[in-house]
Amino acid sequence: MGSKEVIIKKIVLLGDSGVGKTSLIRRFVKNQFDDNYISTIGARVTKKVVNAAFDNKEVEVKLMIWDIIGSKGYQSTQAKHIAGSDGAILMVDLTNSGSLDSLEKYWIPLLKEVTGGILPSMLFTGNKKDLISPEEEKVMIQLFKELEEKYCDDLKSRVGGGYGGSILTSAKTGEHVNDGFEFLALSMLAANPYLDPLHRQIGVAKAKSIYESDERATTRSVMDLIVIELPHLVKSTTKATEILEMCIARLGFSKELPKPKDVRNFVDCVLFHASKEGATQENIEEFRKKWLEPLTKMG
Ligand SMILES: Nc1nc2c(ncn2[C@@H]2O[C@H](COP(=O)(O)OP(=O)(O)OP(=O)(O)O)[C@@H](O)[C@H]2O)c(=O)[nH]1
Ligand SMILES: [Mg+2]
Repeated sequence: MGSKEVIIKKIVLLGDSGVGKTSLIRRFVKNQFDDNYISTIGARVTKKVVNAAFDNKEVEVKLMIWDIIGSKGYQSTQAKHIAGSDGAILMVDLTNSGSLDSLEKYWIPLLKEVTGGILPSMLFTGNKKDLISPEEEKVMIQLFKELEEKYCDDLKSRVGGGYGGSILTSAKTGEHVNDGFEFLALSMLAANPYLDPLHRQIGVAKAKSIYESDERATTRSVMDLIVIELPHLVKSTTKATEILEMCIARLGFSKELPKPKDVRNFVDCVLFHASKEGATQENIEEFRKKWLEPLTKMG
């Protein structure tokens, strides 16, 4: 009787705002669902262990599940959190065709850029299955098969059958939610020997270059700068995410298309809470200057 092998894997959920990333994780980890929508800003990490049988061995896969901001245009923040992922759930809202288009227009190119071209294990996930008809389901299954062929074929041929793949889920009813995570866990075990051992370092370096090369020419990319830098100021990612979510909720503006005055109010709100968390006055002023400076060119 050998002891179980324990493997830690980082996975990230990617997909447009509102597709159900946070809901899918909540269903999987806590077996709960909430109709209320609180948009994620920043990142949250949840852990859950999945048992898998692979290569005639029982394996305990500790999943570190990263739930990140879904709004397009927050590349610095997204790239930072994607870096080092062993697997990605690429998620679509089955009732929103725009979210399907986004996979190839935005999420897959970003994932590719961060991973230096070597894609990690991927699971295409169509969520909100409870809201579509069986006919619509058939169409979606076909579209996902095409994506699998296009993006997972290379990996499939290297690791054999069952790799890559897609699934239709409902975070609301729980249908196929566990199956999805278990399937991705198995894919990662199969792909493990093929992943560049340097992929974490590559990811971190790529993410850093995306962050450094952004000229912060739009209000959204200034928001992106605040989201990525606040954890340094308050010295905690969790605290930073709480502050960001609180300020967005309080000010009630769209993080997709903020006006310069929205961003200024956001800076005030965020820094007020950072000071309550013990950030020094000197650091607060330094970040205020850095965050407001790109806005001066926008009127
Ligand atoms: N009917 C139905 N509604 C769902 C399902 N999954 C999520 N929702 C709802 O869709 C809305 C958005 O869900 P979230 O999980 O917050 O979406 P998200 O992808 O995390 O969004 P961002 O954080 O903005 O990127 C919420 O109102 C959820 O209750 C589902 O499977 N079925
Ligand atoms: Mg979310």
